[in-house]
Amino acid sequence: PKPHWCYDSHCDYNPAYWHKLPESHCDGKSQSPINIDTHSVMMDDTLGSFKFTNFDNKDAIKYITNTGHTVECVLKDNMVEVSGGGLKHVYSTLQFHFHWGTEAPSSQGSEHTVDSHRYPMELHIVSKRKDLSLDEALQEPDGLAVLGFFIEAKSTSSSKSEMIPWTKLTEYFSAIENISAEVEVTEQISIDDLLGSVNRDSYYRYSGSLTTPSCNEAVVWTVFKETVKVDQNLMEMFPKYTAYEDTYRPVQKVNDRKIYSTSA
Ligand code: SG4
Ligand code: ZN
Repeated sequence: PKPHWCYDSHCDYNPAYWHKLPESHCDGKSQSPINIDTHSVMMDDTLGSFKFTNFDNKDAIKYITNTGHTVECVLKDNMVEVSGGGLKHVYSTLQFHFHWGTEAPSSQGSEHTVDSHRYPMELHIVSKRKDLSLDEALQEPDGLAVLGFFIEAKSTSSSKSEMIPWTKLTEYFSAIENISAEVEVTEQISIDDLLGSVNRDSYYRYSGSLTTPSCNEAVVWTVFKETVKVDQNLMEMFPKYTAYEDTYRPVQKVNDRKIYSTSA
């Protein structure tokens, strides 16, 4: 059986011991997440706009699952794509998932931090190089592209149309209270709807890893500067219906890596 890993002290393999897991890269020199020190980032004019293919498709989510570590929304094969944005390849989007604290939205649960500020939640949209299998991609430094968006609670009450996609998504959570449960998605929900009006041209870029075991150093990271705003009642659904623990890895050493930023 595979050894269990977790985020806090309730299991043998918490983040301080992830490097002892089989096939682990978790003690590498290019690990994620990191703290982004905004005063030491390097402006890079070549970091332009992304091309998001089928982010507006309302039938792209195949099912939602409780992995025991996160809520993951798995997309239909070869439908959604990401390119541009300084990426050197076309990437096929596989899934998106979330990281949160024990009491989102009031607690802090993002993986990346900015000038040591930790946001309530973080959304990760995971894409794989189209020309490689997942196994191959995990062996390449740019095999995966993950888009990270911080999520914050809306301060004012949300307009109905902005709430609807997140309401639809979180309504599925009651069907996945058990670990490894899956629920097919029939509601119309697009990634564009979930992201709303967030600015996608303003972001940080660095080379890193998966933030969970086996921590493969295969990820081109994009962390967007502007936060996605979600109604706080809906953010509360995340810790309620899945693991009652923080679901973020502590920040890792930057070492000799450079963190780039769009000029905007
Ligand atoms: C989550 O645990 C996902 O469920 C994993 O997806 C994902 O691993 C892992 O996070 C790491 O991704 O963006 N946080 S992260 O670095 O995408 C992969 C699956 O296991 C390989 C399918
Ligand atoms: Zn993640």
